Amino acid sequence: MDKSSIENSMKQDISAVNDAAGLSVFKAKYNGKKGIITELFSGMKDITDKEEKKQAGLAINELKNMCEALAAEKEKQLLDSKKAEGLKGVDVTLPAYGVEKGALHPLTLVTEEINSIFLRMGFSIEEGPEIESEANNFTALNFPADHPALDMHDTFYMENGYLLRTHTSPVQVRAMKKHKPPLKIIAPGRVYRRDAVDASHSSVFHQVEGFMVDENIHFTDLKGVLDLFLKETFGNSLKTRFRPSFFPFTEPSAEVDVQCVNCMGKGCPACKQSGWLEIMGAGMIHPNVLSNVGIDPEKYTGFAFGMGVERIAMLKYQIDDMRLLFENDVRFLKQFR
Ligand code: 2NL
Repeated sequence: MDKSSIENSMKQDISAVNDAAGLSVFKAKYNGKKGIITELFSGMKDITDKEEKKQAGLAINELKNMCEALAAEKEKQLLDSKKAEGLKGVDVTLPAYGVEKGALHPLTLVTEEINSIFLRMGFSIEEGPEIESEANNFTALNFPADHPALDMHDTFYMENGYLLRTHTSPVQVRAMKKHKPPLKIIAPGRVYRRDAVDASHSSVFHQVEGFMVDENIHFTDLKGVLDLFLKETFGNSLKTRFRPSFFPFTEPSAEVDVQCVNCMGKGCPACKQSGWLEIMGAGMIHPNVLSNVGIDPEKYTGFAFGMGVERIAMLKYQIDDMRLLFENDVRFLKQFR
């Protein structure tokens, strides 16, 4: 067989190939172990004339190159037509499907709003670990050794003696140990208590606590800061009220109320007819707490406060069951977009 008839036969064969199997047959027929071109190469050993051998080698190489080129071109054609097949009936110029947009969780929205009010008053934000020592969570905060909060029934203890923080106060304890006054810090974050879950209790919830320590900080500073905070959060026309209370870490201590956002103070089921909603706890930091963190209580004074984010979110968005905030049902969450 001469060169041009092999070329013609290759061209004819390749034009008949229309799938991957046919292509394999083609490659084997010409370039395989017992292929026509391979056989021609092995036949070269019988050629004795040097010049003739050289010419034969060149010619067979050309056939081999042509065979490979034809196979490669066909392979590309097959791939292209496969892609085209897959897109049959698809309008590739149509815009892509939209991705459904998520939204911030109501607890995130409320936390960020609280943060931004205090940031505008010059406070900075601190965060800390959720696994804490008994020292940072209780002892430094002037809890007596027999306080019920220290009980295994009220706090999640780990086997190594550490615990899940029951408030974000340990973040503030860490900040006071680390930095010298003046200090104005808020500590937002997740906290844990061993409560049975119901419409108004969850064993995991969120707090924003804050404090200010400097020379000459008085109860009036506490009242001014919290009154401004509550007016920013609930509305300027609502009054703020401070009632005496008790916490081991503040003295004096207060519960801080705002007029009911639902009835504007007139009295309704939301405020149990009292006209007031209890929003936060606060007080002047106990001198023992300042001593415990290495701040001289003769030179410095300060106030501190704490509030529950779930309670504020529930009031703000009229949510009647705390469990809705943790179920993460998209039908609930979609309402806060
Ligand atoms: C409440 C009461 C409060 C504090 C938290 C605090 C933190 C330090 C020192 C002193 Cl490091 N006090 N925090 C003070 C008073 C009240 O929270 O009812 N929270 C929901």
